[in-house]
Amino acid sequence: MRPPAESLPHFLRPFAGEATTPPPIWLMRQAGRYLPEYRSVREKAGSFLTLCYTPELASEVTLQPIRRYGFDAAILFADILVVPDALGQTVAFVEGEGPRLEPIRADAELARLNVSATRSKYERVFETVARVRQELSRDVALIGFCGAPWTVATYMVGGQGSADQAAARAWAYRDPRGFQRLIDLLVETSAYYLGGQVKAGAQALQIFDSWAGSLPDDEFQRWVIAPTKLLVDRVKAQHPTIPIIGFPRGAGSRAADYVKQTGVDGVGCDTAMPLSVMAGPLADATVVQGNLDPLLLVAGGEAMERRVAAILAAVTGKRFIFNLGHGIVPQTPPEHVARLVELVRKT
Ligand code: 1CP
Repeated sequence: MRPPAESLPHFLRPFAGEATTPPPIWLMRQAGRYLPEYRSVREKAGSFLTLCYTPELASEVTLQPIRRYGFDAAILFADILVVPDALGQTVAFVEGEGPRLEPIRADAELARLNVSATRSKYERVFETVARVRQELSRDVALIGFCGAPWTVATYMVGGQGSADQAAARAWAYRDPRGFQRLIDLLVETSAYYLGGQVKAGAQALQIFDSWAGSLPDDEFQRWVIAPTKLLVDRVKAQHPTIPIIGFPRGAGSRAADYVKQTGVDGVGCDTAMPLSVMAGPLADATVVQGNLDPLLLVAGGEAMERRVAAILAAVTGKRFIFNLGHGIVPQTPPEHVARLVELVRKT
């Protein structure tokens, strides 16, 4: 049983069935390069992964956007690629270019990965969660996260970000059984990783499936819905009341199926999801989160104000969490974020 809504932080109320006005707000990538205070800690850390694995520094950057804007939730500072790194794959973040991994292209290469080797690195992330929870006021919730098996696999196989995820899609077609072994391994280690975050103090979880949209229907079922359902089931077996938000970016009209079949408690809607769908059938089925275009947050002004008003009008009376349709981009002026929070709270 979940506690009654009144005793919950604002962020968790939609999951207890409440349509709050104003809605809770947090933003994907709310910690990051658009904030000068982040850039300064990032520089001190040296490498990006050192930042992720140093609890004093990772907890500090988790809290920075909460101090500055008073969001309703903090999201653990880490990255979806902590999982392949902890498994023993070589992962580096190249300044200005993004992540680079030594690609895994075939079944035989899975022997390079070791699930039991992940513990010591995961422990450092769990320590960050515990520290943040200790420092955060009771009315701000803490969100833990991981990448969905499909999206993490696209980086592990491709070796870097790509527009079409061709390397992973090709492997999945060529050798579905071998690719399934990689996905199974990711389900197993991600369930442990999320469970550890909950034990350390995370009060909700988000599963980022940033590249869910690159698959045709049957493959979407096999590599997005099925492993996500398994992951949700595994986490819920240990922590039955933890709210889990799925973010199947690009799922489009398949988002409703995704919600129904995976057992998530909420769905993150990307920028392209029509308001009529987000506030219509999706909101009738689950908690919805979204979906302001991150580029409108860069533009600010009249255009942003109009769209924020349209989103808020559409979701009136629904269980809703305000967010962007994808992460904050580095060129975002910090004062536009302050204005957005003010606009959402004015409703
Ligand atoms: O130099 C830097 O400081 C690196 C920039 C950066 C940051 C701030 C990266 C590299 N990751 C992060 C943090 C991060 N990543 C968080 C922290 C919490 C917060 O939101 O504030 C989270 C939740 C992520 C999740 C993440 N990482 C996703 C899923 C969401 C999404 O954006 O689609 C993905 C795909 C990644 C991989 C990744 N990490 C970093 C980059 C630049 C990328 C994308 C690479 C690519 O596809 O080219």
